[in-house]
Amino acid sequence: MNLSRICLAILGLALSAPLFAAPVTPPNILLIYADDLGYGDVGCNGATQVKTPNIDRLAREGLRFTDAHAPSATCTPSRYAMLTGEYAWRRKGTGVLPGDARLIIEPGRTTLPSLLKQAGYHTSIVGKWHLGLGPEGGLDWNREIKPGPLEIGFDYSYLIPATGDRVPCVFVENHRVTGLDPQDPIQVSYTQPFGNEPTGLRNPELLKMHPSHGHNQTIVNGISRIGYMTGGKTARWVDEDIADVLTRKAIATLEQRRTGPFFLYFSTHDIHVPRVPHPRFQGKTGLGPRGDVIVQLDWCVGEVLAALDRLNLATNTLVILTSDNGPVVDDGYRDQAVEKLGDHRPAGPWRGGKYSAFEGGTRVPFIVRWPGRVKPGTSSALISQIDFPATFASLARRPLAPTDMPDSFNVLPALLGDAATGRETLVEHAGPLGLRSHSWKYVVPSKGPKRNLPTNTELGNDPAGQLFDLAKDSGETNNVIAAHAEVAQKMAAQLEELRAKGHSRPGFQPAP
Ligand code: NG6
Ligand code: CA
Repeated sequence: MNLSRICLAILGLALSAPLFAAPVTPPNILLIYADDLGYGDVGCNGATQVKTPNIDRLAREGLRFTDAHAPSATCTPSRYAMLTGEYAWRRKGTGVLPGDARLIIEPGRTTLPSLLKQAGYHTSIVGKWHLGLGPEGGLDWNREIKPGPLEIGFDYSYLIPATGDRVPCVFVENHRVTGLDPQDPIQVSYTQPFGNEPTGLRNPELLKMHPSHGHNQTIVNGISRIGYMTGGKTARWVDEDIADVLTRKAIATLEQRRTGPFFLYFSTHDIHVPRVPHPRFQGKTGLGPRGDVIVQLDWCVGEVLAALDRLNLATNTLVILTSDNGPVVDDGYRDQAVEKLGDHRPAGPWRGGKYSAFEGGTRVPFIVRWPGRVKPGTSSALISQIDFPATFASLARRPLAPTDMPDSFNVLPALLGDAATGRETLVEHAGPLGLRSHSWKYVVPSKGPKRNLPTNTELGNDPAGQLFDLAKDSGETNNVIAAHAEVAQKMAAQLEELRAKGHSRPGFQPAP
């Protein structure tokens, strides 16, 4: 063959290659991680009472998953698992943390950001953290705040330390509280109130939003919180501005990263309590503040997508939008979420919600967009956010060390829409553990209450254990454990083996 023929052959091959082919450089990764956003809270998953045009646009331009999961039905364990690739239920101390907890991910350990950093990514987090900060034995919030995200693999951090409803109500940028006046030092306690600092319990007359359960300690910005703080008056956030502040920071981070791949973990405060939208979003839905903060979240998504377009980053950025756990209606403040719910179904077709072992606890909105590579559509592949470390490692072409990420699976073909299936099994975690395998779901016997009374959530406890065939009964209404005892026994044994072994990733080897 002469040279021109070879050239023609190569050209022919290139032309016949599919449009959605693997590009040569790994993409940027923008992970938009909403808080408590339910499967049914977004238009693309069926919501009609609240409009989410930007999230719907992402879904139109990307791949929408119908069986994607947060690792747990609450925040801290989900985020722990997502960043470490280890199921949180394997570790003590990974439940919902108070705002003065120490950092629960050991510095030096391979994490999602550290492995991307080693692969040449610039890594940043903007938003909710909730994995603890500082060493064992207490933190002085007026000094250097470490260890934290920068010690476990992030190059930049701008944090809500715990949650919007937990003190301290300040932002932490890298190692410092922002806007802090040294003459007015911050003190934080989860056991003792401070002097005359008003609390929701003693001074309800000062509140603009009242608690429905808990949340009656220090008052910040007219809202009482979990925990006590004093001082730091100039550093305290204004709830109405949190979405604006975080979105601005996220966009500034994008603007600074015009060269080299980046990983931005944009971890929104919305739609967690307290739900206090900026005035421009107040009353935008008939659902009260819970609906209005969904609209606010959608605005944040629109702003970062617009920034990607403006900066010419959209084509080479893999965007993922998902949530840390399922939805809850009354999560501790009297914000009319229950009264105004109407026929809006926050969990969509799934049973239960936040805190629940039913699918609503962990089956969350999940959209992947990577223009030119991920073909728009829907996928019913079973995947979990715990798979991000192994999957992104594969995307960045950096093999995992055998001793890292004990429970993270490489589901890249499913994530990119090249494969219709993802995992074969997945452990779901609320109170009791559940195991998914093909269309079966097994929930271990557990004696807890059927419902969490304050939040009115079905927790999914049943002393006899439960077995559902999701292919026939996606709403988990028909417990078939008696009729299929042998399936339940097999799955119970499988779950027990997985637990006892300490890891589940194929190829994982415990460190000697
Ligand atoms: C609960 C809080 C709830 C919320 C949750 C954590 C009370 C009564 N309830 O303990 O309001 O903060 O913890 O939510 O205090 S999460 O999304 O961060 O997991
Ligand atoms: Ca949450």
